[in-house]
Amino acid sequence: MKRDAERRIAELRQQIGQADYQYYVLDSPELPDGDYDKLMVELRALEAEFPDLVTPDSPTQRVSGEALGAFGVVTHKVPMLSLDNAFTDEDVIAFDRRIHERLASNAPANLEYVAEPKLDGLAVTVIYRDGKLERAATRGDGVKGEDVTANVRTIHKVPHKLKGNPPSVVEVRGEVFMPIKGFARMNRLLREQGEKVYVNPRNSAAGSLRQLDPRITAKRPLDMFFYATGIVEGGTLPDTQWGLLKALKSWGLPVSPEATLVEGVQGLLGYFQNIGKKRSSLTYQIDGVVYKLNSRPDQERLGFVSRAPRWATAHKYPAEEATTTVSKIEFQVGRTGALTPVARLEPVFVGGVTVTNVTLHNIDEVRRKDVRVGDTVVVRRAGDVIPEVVRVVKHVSDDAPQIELPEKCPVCGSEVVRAEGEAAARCTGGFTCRAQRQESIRHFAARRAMDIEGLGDKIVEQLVEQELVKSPADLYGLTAEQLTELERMGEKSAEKLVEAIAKSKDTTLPRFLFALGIPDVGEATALALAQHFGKLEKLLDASADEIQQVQDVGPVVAAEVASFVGSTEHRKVIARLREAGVHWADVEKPSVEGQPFAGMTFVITGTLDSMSREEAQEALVALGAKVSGSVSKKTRYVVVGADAGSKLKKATELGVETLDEAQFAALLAEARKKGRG
Ligand code: D41
Repeated sequence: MKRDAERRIAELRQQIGQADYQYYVLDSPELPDGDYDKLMVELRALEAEFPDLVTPDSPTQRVSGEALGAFGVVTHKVPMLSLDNAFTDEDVIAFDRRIHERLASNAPANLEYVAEPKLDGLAVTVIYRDGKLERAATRGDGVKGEDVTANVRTIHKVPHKLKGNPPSVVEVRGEVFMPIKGFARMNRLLREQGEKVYVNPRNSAAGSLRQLDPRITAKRPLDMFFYATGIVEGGTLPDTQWGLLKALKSWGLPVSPEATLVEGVQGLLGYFQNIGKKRSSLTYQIDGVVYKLNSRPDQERLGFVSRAPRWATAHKYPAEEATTTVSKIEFQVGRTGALTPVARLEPVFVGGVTVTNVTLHNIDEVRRKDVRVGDTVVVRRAGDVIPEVVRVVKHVSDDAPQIELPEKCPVCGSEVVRAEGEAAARCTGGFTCRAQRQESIRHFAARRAMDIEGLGDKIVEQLVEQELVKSPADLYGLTAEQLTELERMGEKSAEKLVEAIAKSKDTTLPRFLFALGIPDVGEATALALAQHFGKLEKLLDASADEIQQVQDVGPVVAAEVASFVGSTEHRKVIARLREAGVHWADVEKPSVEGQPFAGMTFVITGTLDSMSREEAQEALVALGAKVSGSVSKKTRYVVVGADAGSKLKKATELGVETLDEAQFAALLAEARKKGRG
C-alpha cells in the first residue's frame, strides 16, 4: 500500500516537474491546466495520507512552509564576486586590452566573449545535491549571505530537481528579478490593500525574496536567470562560459535568451548597441550588459582584484531620459516646515519606473531651470537615483507665469519666511501646522527612528486629522478602541499596532534623538550627539558652544540643536515620552586610540544588502571610525550601497575613495582581524 503510494508519488512529481519546466522555463506548456491541477490534487491527497513521504523538493512544497523568525547566515565557500563597471567605449577597449596584456602570447587577436543583459535584480546562489535543490542564499556581501531556501523554492522557474547529468553537487548562480509587468501588477495590489508600494522592480525583487513568510514570496512574480557556478563536486564543467550556459540549460535551468557569443571589442560594442535598442521592449529592467571572457582556463589565469574578476565587466547604459509635461507645481510642507516645490507630471515611464512627481528642491532651483506649469520637460532617472527634471524643452507659452514662493503656508496659512542665505523657505506654523505635525510623526515612527511597524502614512494622516495625535507623545496613549475607528482598521490590526507602539518604547539614544526630528540632525549626527553626551540630560543642558564640540557638528547645526532642545514645547514632549516609558541604555563613549580606523571618517550612502545602515555605523564606530552624514575632503571612504545619490556624486567630485559593499565588507573583516591583534 505504502509502496504503491511511494511509486505513484514519484511518478506524479516527475510529471508535474516536467509540466512546470515546459510551462515556466520553455514557455511552451504541453499539459492542459485542468490535467495539471488533477495531478496536483492527487499528489496532495497522497502526501496527506502519508506525511512522512513529503519531501522539501515536492512541487506541493513550493507554496507551503512556515514563516521564519529570521534568516540563517550562509557562508559562500566560493565567494560571490562583484562586477567592475565600464561606462564608455574607451573603458571597454581598455578592459579588452588589459586582458590581452595579461594573457600575452596565449591570446588570439580577437578574444571570444559571452555577452548578456545585466538584469537589475539581486544575485542568488542555489546548491543542488544529487540533482535536488538543497539550499539557496542571497549574495549578501559576497562572503556571507542569507538562507532564502524556502523563498527561492516558490519561484516557479527554479527547478526543485535538475534534469540531465549534473555533477553530484553543483552550486548555480544567477539573478532573481521581477518583470516590469508583474511589478506594476503587484504594486497595484499593494496600493489597493493600503500597503506600501515598492519604488522599482529591483527593490521589490529584493523585498519579496526577504519575506520571512514564504507564502508571501510565493505570490510575488519573481523570475530568475542563471549565469555562473560555485562549488562543483563529482563532475566537471565545460571549459567555456558559453558551454557552461548550455550545460545550465540542459539541466533545466533558465538562462537569458539574449546571451550570445561575440568576438573582439567590435563584437562587444555592437552587442551593447543592439541591446540598447531593444532595451525598452524587454519585459524586465536592465541597467547594462555584462561581458565575460569565454575561455574558462583563461578566466582562471586572469583571476580577480578586490573581489571583481579581471575577465568580466558590466557595461552600463547612461541614465534614461524621457519628456513629459508639467501639470501642476505644488509646495509640500515638510517636518521642519520647509516648503518644497514638487512638479506633478503627466505619468511617464523612465528608467524602469512610472514617474508622476519630481521634487524641484527649492525655489531657486525652480527659477534656475525656469519650470512653469504646462511646460514640456526632460525627466531623467539614473539607476536607482530619484528622478529629476533635467531641463525645460519648451515653455507652454512665453507669457506663462513664473512660479512664485507662496507668502502663506498652503496647509495652515501661517506666514512663510525665508532666512537670509538659506535655500529653504519655511512655514512658521510649527506644531500648529497639520503638515508639520504629520511629517514629524511619520518621521518619529520610521524604521530608522522608533521603528513602529504598521504605523503607515495613511494612518498617521488620519490620526493627525482627527486630532487623536498632536505630538509623538500622544502615540503612547492610543488605545485599540480608538484605532478601530480609523478607516481600514480591524480589531486585530488595531491591537497589533498598539503592541508595536508599546514595543518601540525600548529603544536606543541615537534612535531617539534621530526620531525627534531636530532640523539637520540625521542618523550620523544623532549617533555623534549620543556618543558625545552619553546621557540625554547632558544634551538638554548643553549650550550651542558645547554642542559644537561634537564631532562634525558646525555652528549652524549646533544652533539648531540648542534651539530645539531649549524650546519649552519640545522639552514637554520629551518629558512626556519618557513618562510614557520610552527608555534606552546610556551610551558609552568608545575609546578610539589604537583602533584600526582611528582618525578615519566614513560616510555611508544608499542601502546595503547585508546589513542595516545602523549596523554598519555601529561596526565602524566599534573599530574607532567616525561616521559622518556628509562628504568632505576629510572623508576617508564613502561606502556606496544601492540607491546612492548625491553623496556618491560629491565623493566623485572631491576624489574621495569609494567602497562598494563587497569592498567594505572586506575592509571591515580585515580591520576586525587587526583589532583583535
Ligand atoms: O545580470 C546580472 N545582473 C549579472 C550579474 C550577470 N548577467 N552576470 C554576472 N556575473 C557575475 C560574475 C562574472 C562575477 C559571475 C553578475 C554578477 N557576477 C553579479 N551580480 C551581483 C554581483 C555580481
